[in-house]
Amino acid sequence: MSFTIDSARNIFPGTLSADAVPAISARFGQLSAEDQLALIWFAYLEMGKTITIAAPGAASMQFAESTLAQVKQMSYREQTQFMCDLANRADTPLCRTYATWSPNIKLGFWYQLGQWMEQGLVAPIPEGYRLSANAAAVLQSIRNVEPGQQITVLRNSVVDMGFDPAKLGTYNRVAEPVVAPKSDDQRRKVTIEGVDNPTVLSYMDNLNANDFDALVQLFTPDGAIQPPFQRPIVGKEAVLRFFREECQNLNLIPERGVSEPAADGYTQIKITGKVQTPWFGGGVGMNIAWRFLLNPENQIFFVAIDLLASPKELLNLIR
Ligand code: ECH
Ligand code: GLY
Ligand code: GLY
Ligand code: GLY
Repeated sequence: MSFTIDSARNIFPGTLSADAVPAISARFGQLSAEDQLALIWFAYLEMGKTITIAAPGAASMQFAESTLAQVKQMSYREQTQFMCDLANRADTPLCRTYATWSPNIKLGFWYQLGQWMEQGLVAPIPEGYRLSANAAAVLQSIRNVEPGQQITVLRNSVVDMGFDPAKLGTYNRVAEPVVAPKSDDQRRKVTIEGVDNPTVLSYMDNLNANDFDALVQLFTPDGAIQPPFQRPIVGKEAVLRFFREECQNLNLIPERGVSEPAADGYTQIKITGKVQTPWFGGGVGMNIAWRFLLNPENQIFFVAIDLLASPKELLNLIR
């Protein structure tokens, strides 16, 4: 067989993804911890004027509760130190705990700290804090990208904080409980202009229904999924774990696509459309491409999800 995961990653090379996101994340990572925290605070306040973030559900907050209680007990000086430790990815017990959490638990944790900062229960960013020139430039770059890219930068910065999970050894991953799949009467079927491939349609419908067991059955045993700005996640077990930990309650709104034969009886399909995250609901539509490579049995060998550079890319379906 000629396709490998590495070669599959290159299908539809004309797809323009939002390079601004990793570029901004890299510059952000060079800033001091104080600047990082203040920058996110300012960005978060500004974005809050136009987009509303949903409070995390109780189910995702319970796992962070004891850590939150500890932070609440600390003095302002200790709280500031702790938040800087997170930004510095320091090796402390609390930064190790943070490292075991799924992205949603990390986001929910910071959502609560943000509320407490506003209320004065957690050390605020010092009044009149002046960003360095570099930090001010990074903040300006964030202002210049579309909301879907802004929230991706924010999410990446939160996910990257804390001790490096790769250095933890074996540990218990902490994630929200998995919700039950939607019942038949709550399911909806997508239609995609130009694409009627049943595997691709089932992919969209099962993900929208949180039916991760049915979803993973669409993949080959060695199949892979590549989320935006990440390495591929390979093999059914890892793919299922990713769906359960990071893909609940997404809203996929595919719009159009193309389907073409590829080598060895494979089929490549590119779809463009929008995705909404439960954190922002209909308030933020991210411009997305899905690049599928299906084997001759119509199973998913590879799918990449790309955050697109601009809305114009929604119409770019050429190779
Ligand atoms: C404060 C100041 C101090 C420092 C910090 C603070 C708090 C910050 C907070 C930030 C919250 C940010 C949030 C961001 C959420 C972003 C969500 C995104 C979701 C994207 C999902 C996509 C899904 C795509 C997929 C598709 C598939 O087909 C397969 C699966 C998958 C202010 C206190 C830190 C509170 C909540 C960007 C694109 C379509 C790949 C998942
Ligand atoms: N957090 C690095 C990235 O943008 O993928
Ligand atoms: N509030 C959105 C979530 O918990 O995913
Ligand atoms: N990019 C993955 C997510 O929200 O969940």
